Amino acid sequence: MYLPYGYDENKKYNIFYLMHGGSENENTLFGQNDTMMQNMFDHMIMNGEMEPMIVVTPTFNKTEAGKFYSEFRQSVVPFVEGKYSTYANKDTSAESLKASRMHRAYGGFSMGSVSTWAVLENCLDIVGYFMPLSGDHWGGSSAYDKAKSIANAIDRSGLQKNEYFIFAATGSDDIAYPNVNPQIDEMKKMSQFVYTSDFSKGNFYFMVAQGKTHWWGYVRHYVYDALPYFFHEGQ
Ligand code: FER
Repeated sequence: MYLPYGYDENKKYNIFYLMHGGSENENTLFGQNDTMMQNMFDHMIMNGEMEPMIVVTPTFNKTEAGKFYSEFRQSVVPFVEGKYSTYANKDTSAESLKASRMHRAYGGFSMGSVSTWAVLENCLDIVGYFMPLSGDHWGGSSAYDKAKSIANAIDRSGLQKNEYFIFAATGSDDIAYPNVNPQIDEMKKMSQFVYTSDFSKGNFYFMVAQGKTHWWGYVRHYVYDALPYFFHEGQ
């Protein structure tokens, strides 16, 4: 996990859970030459591009990417946020996590993106911002079904359109592009998703980086581009 420079127990921090891809692990994000995300976060905070925030890199390797949402809710969030100072105030009850959901984000790359769509479908009550990167939703066979399962979860949640935000991204030459793009096209047709890069006007964006392939060296740039848009809406 990443604690921002000068982390202060007496302050509250936004928190971003960022999941690795297949054949990777919880050390991938902070320990490889093509990641070293902690340096990027340090610079983003130093440059005022985002508020200091806590970043957690969990792993789905003890379960499956598409099922991690259960462990996320039951174990990971209570463990981390019972210990560190987030907007949950170290109270990890359902009510507290619900009340602080606009200060909690979840994203991931490739199979981590698969885990992200599943967290979106199953943990909308405790997460407000989502960053699926280079991976589609394994929650249906057709692009329509994938989009519809997410739309249905949003309907069940009873949330308003300014209470959940999705910033998806991939490269035009990414192997996941042919899977992600049709799902995004279907989502664009559904009323639950209001397409814009300005989250004060909508809740859903898809960034395509020209020529980029399925690699953290590119994907870390998507995180750099997306993260400053998070945590500005809501309470
Ligand atoms: C995708 C989602 C996940 C995808 C690939 C993956 C090619 C991951 C594959 C792996 O880790 O083996 O949409 O598109």
